[in-house]
Amino acid sequence: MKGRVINLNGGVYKVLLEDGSIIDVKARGKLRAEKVYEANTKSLSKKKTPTIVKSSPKVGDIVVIENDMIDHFEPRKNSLIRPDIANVDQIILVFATKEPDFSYYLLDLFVINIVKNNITPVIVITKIDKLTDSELKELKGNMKYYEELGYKVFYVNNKSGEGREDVLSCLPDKISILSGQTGAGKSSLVNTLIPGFTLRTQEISDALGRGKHTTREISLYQFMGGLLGDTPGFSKLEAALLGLTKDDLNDLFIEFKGHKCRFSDCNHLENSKDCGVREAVKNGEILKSRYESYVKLYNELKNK
Ligand SMILES: Nc1nc2c(ncn2[C@@H]2O[C@H](COP(=O)(O)OP(=O)(O)O)[C@@H](O)[C@H]2O)c(=O)[nH]1
Ligand SMILES: [Mg+2]
Ligand SMILES: [Zn+2]
Repeated sequence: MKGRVINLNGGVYKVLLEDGSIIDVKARGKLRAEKVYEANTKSLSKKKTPTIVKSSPKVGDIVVIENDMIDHFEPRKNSLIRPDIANVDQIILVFATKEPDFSYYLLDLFVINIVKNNITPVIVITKIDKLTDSELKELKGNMKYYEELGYKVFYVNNKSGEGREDVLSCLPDKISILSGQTGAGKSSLVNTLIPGFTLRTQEISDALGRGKHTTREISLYQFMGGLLGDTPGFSKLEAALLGLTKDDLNDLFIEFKGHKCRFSDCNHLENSKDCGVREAVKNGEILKSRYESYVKLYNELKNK
């Protein structure tokens, strides 16, 4: 029997089987103990140090079940650490306009982390009702830059449902995972997309005597022929923790390759000579905040 892990909680895996039924199973002991080299992350750094990961299956994995236990899982198409998930088609980055404050730096950090894993990000800006018309216009102006990089950007008001159809348009038949800071509006967005959803999860929480429902673990929900995943989110994200190195940055800021520098190993910092990237920042071809994110990350990573 084969299926996909849609939830993992206290060693119990919820597996969606090919026939559409869902079962609870555990993994065989050897799966939890072993450590393996993961080969599928695109190594962008010059040093090819494979990441060592626990070989236990995680949410998103295709697992093979024998004698009511997970025997093994199939090779992964991709694998992320934050959120800890395998085989995703797209990560939907949920960013609020306010509460928590919108941060271009955090957005860039999330985006390059996803790009590093060969996944295309979708950006959803929530809480658009908290901005004035002119503030929203300015934000949209800046976000055009990300659209030109090839990333979809949508705007949502979870209170009114505005923008729902736009987000729905990218979901059919895909495995989509919501990611972003705590409080950004991920769970609210699930409820916007799947009306009545919170009600259902709250009913389950009530039945289990858990009080107000909070997202504690990753869960995938069947929706529009694909799967939609809510994640707990996190308040802080360290670049080094994501396995980024300063040598990765030049490739991950994908627009940099369109600009020629005098030296091939140019780091594009303040003192670099004939730097095409800095030139492009000056003439507005590269978004200033993107460049600032690059510099901040470079300086953070250079001592690692
Ligand atoms: N005004 C407004 N509030 C929102 C919106 N989306 C979410 N919120 C509120 O923001 C808070 C955090 O939302 P939640 O979905 O729990 O965030 P999560 O931690 O990312 O899952 C809640 O109080 C929501 O009611 C929105 O579009 N507009
Ligand atoms: Mg949540
Ligand atoms: Zn340069």
